[in-house]
Amino acid sequence: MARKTPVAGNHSEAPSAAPLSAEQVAESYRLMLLSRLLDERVYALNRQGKAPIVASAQGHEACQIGAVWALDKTRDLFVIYYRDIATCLALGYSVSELMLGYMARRGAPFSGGRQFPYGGADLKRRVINTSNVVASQIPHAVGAALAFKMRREPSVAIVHFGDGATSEGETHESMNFAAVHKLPVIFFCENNGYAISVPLRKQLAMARISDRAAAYGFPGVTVDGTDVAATYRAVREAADRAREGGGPTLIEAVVPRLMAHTTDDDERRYRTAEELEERKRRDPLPRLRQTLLDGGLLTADGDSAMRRQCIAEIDQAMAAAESTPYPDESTFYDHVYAPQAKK
Ligand SMILES: Cc1ncc(C[n+]2csc(CCOP(=O)(O)OP(=O)(O)O)c2C)c(N)n1
Repeated sequence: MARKTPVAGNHSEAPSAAPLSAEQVAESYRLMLLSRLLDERVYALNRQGKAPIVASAQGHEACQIGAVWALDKTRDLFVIYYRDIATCLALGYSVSELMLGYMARRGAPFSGGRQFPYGGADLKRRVINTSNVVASQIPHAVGAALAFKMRREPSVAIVHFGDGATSEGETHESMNFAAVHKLPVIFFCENNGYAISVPLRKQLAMARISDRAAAYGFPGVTVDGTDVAATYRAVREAADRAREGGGPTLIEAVVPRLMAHTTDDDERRYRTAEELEERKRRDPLPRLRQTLLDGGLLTADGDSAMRRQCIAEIDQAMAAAESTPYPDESTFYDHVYAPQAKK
């Protein structure tokens, strides 16, 4: 691992094509841990009736962080989906901001507390996810990429989605259109093997989701989505090509889904006990912790201190969200309909 100044989470300068530095790898562990602990806390809040619904990112964290770090927050567009918790942390959202979304409070970054957590748009920070309708975000990203190309802006749109989304018609129309017009867009599939209860083998007849790209005429790659650096490299390469006019890439990041689809789902009805046990071996968090411990980049005491710090941050965010009011009724139609002219 090359050692250099950490730039994690701060890509106002062009990101380096070099592999991640040791410091970045250590920072990715902190973000993964924070995402995991936040995820666990909001699951508990859901069971207490305080967070209406939670879609967990457990297992997806590494690929989400690697993808963000390969792009430029100041000029690229991040079209996320409901499972992108670590993506948002890597983009610089604070736990306090995200907690407002979980508890549907005023001031939540994407919808002001009126939508599913992570649903809505934060145009100032170039992050959008206008709907939870599966795959509906994909044509939005392609439209933005078309605008970048027409305006000759050196920006790239990345769009995140799950494996199930690749069966939707909108996905195919979007990929084909993006290919024909060589648009600067990265299709980023977080393949966790399930669309709620539907396993991958019932979504597609070929081995890999990335194989779909060949049908449109652009590159498709499969990466180990539990590896931050592998994902970073794949996204960085796709972004470089897109900025040079080389068009889209489909990246399939293979990850385990370590929790049920959402807090509303009971996965024991469709996954065997052996499978639920086996997936723990693919958890990116303990693996990265061990790598850092072995490499002398983390100590057991340092790990405990980091964990305490993350929990304190989450405690504080929770208390702040609980004392924040719900959105005002008068804002019910904000961002839904154009403002009415006064008669
Ligand atoms: C068009 C549409 N059909 C069905 C649903 C209900 N639904 C919500 S999430 C989901 C599964 C999506 O699975 P996948 O794309 O693999 O993403 P994952 O949630 O596994 O990350 C479904 C069917 C929906 N929101 N939109």
